[in-house]
Amino acid sequence: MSTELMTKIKGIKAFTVFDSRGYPTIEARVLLDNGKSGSAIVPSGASTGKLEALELRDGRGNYFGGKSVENAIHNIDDIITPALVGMSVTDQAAIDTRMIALDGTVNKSKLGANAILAVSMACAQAAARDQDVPLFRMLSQKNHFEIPIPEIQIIGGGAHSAGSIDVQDFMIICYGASTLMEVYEMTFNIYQAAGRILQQQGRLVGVADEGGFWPRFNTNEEGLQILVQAMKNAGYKPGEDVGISLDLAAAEYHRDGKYAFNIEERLLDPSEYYEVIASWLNNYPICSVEDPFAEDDVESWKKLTDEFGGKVQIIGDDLFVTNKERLLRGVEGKWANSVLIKLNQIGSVSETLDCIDAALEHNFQPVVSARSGETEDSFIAHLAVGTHAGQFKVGSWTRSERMVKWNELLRIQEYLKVQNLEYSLSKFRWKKV
Ligand code: 2PG
Ligand code: MG
Repeated sequence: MSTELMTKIKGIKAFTVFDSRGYPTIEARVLLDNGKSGSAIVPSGASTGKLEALELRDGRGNYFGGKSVENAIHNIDDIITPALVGMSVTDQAAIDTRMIALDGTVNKSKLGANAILAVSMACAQAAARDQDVPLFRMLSQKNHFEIPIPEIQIIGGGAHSAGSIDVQDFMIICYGASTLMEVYEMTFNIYQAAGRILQQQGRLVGVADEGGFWPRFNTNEEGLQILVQAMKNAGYKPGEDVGISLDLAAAEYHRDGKYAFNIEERLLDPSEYYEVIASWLNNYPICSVEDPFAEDDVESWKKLTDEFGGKVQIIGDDLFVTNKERLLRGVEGKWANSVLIKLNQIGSVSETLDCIDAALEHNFQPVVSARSGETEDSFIAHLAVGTHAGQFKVGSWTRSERMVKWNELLRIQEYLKVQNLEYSLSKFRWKKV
């Protein structure tokens, strides 16, 4: 296409909005020379990996607790916008490469990954608007789509509930369902059942950051027992209709080479801790486990993958930080068999797409994920469908910043129906029977 026919970026507006924790974040709107536009909001994590791209916060005294993002917004206004105006909006790779070069650091610490990502995502949305298609359709021209199978949180712990329990996420994967609506129905029933058990036993404090129940437990294993009971009370067979998925976010309780189960007042060395995780995998219907070890404890990762990788999904989140190079090291070294995908860990749409492609190419399962600090933006639902990733993790079955993503999958499904495009619910590979 000649450059005269390409739709060009005319301007970018960026401003502060607030995420689900009430913390400042960035919304960017990209304006095109044909009058169309696209916008996006960046999320924010709490249990962040050491190797994530840098989220630029002002740290200005008590102003919004030091969390304001005005410097990142100035970087969009003063540095990014002048460099992108006039570029073709459909050339996402060129746009992202330009911003990465302007930043010039390995972890986007000069301009801020939040500044770069807000613009990168807004450009993708603007390009989809330009072509009059939903974002997922712009990302893929295939004629058969997979609706990603959801991983949904029932109990929230770790950094998302002030350490009330050490394990961060107790989730479910409804692999016995054959449609998205069936997954949602099962989730509704199990979430309600878990709430009733916790309430009856006087162990319900409230809801954690991602809307899962904030419990009062004496041991981490109680979370597994409650989930199994909730599945049964809701009328499902644990391990047959539905499995347990854990995100341990273990780096949060890894200190000086040991693992501290704080609520149990136990300090475990890596081999003792490994045995705890292995016994859970052997004794409960666990089909997926994320960040079971800290990112620098690679030996334990390898051992678990070797022992359980054939029957359990083992996801690297803090381990890989959506970084293709790191993922390829993990593929080579057999550190895991799956990778969590979070746009803001790496800081641009193109690099995220590269990481998903590398995972698919090497038979690693990509799991597109939200952050604990989320917003009304549902970009990631389109990312999950458009890349044919196959799995989607957004938090619990409550709170609008979570439901907006689950609902967006339904909207995408409606679009597919109207367009007569084929689709099916993605199959979960590690169904445990
Ligand atoms: C994770 C995410 C989402 P955070 O660890 O996978 O649950 O949490 O955004 O706080 O890193
Ligand atoms: Mg995680």
